[in-house]
Amino acid sequence: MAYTDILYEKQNGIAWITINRPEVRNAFRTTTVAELTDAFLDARWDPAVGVVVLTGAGDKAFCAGGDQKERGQGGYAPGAAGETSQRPMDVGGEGRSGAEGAGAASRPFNRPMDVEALHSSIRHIPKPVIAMVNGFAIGGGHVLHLLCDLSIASENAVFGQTGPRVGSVDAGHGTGFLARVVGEKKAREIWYLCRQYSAQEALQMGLVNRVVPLRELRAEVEKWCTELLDKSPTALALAKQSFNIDSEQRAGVAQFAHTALDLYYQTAEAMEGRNAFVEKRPVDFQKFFENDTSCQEMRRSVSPRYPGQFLDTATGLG
Ligand code: S0N
Repeated sequence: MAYTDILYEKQNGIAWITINRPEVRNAFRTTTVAELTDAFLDARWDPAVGVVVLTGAGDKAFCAGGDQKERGQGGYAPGAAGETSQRPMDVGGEGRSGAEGAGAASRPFNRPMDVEALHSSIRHIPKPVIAMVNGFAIGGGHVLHLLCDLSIASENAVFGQTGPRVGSVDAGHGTGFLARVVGEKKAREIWYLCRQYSAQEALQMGLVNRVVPLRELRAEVEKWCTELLDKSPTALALAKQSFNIDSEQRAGVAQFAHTALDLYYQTAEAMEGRNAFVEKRPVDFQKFFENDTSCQEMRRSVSPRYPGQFLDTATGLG
């Protein structure tokens, strides 16, 4: 597979996977996610690879999450944000549907973005994965580093979730696994308030393993890789699988969360978050508290039914 959005090289037992879209802070589009998943699968089955490093090109960003310019009403997919010929952030020719004949619809880039497959490929490769966080790790990009086995960050790295600000939420691993790593209170703060955290703050909350100056980042990561490559690969694989088992029930939650997210992406409220970012204007969610009945309905069905509600109905009291 020839890659357009990532760089992939294998050297001395290490597979280096680099998101190569620095002009958009290494945000991922559908193509990027398909290529990343493909590279992780290659690294998985290559017996010469003992450790994988995931990073972003340049010195500003690890990954800024889903490419908001590819996101349309219904989520991320080639063509979702409008006519392919009219969009600046277009997927390559291979992804265009229509005149390509039989089979075109089944090509990876004609499918919607499958972030879940990428998450799974990171979690289930039986080799350690290190996130080399060289700048912003934001939104879906933050979830990617979170799911790596280890994270080594440069001093300029910045961490955070943005979902409730841009009309999105990863309610699978993104919320639940973060709570395992930093604790419930901190995870809720990170998700609800959408603040940004420095590398030192990330270190203090156990979100990263080590922080070094940017110029030392690659050498530090190589050092960790060398140490890992000295260890028994089978023992590492078993340890990784064992760690994963404890949080594997989140995989089912993640599938359900993505179904819910697909529905949420279809609402005007979710699009307001995306549009505000793309149009570089302040977001206005206030109007959705009262005026948008479809979102109100969705919020109502998200809430659990309280016993009191049933009591009131049954008894006529209250
Ligand atoms: C990263 C930030 C903080 C960097 O700020 P800075 O340094 O001031 O740079 P900017 O001027 O803002 O950006 C430079 C150029 O890069 C473009 N750009 C940046 N991020 C994106 C992006 N995510 N999508 C598209 N373009 C992006 C800017 O537009 C700018 O371009 P020009 O120069 O042309 O104007 C800052 O950039 C920032 O806050 N970025 C947005 C972060 C964000 O909200 N990310 C999306 C969050 N949501 C997701 O990730 C959900 C997607 C997802 O992961 C998912 C999808 C399906 C199912 C599940 C999931 C899941 O959540 O896991």
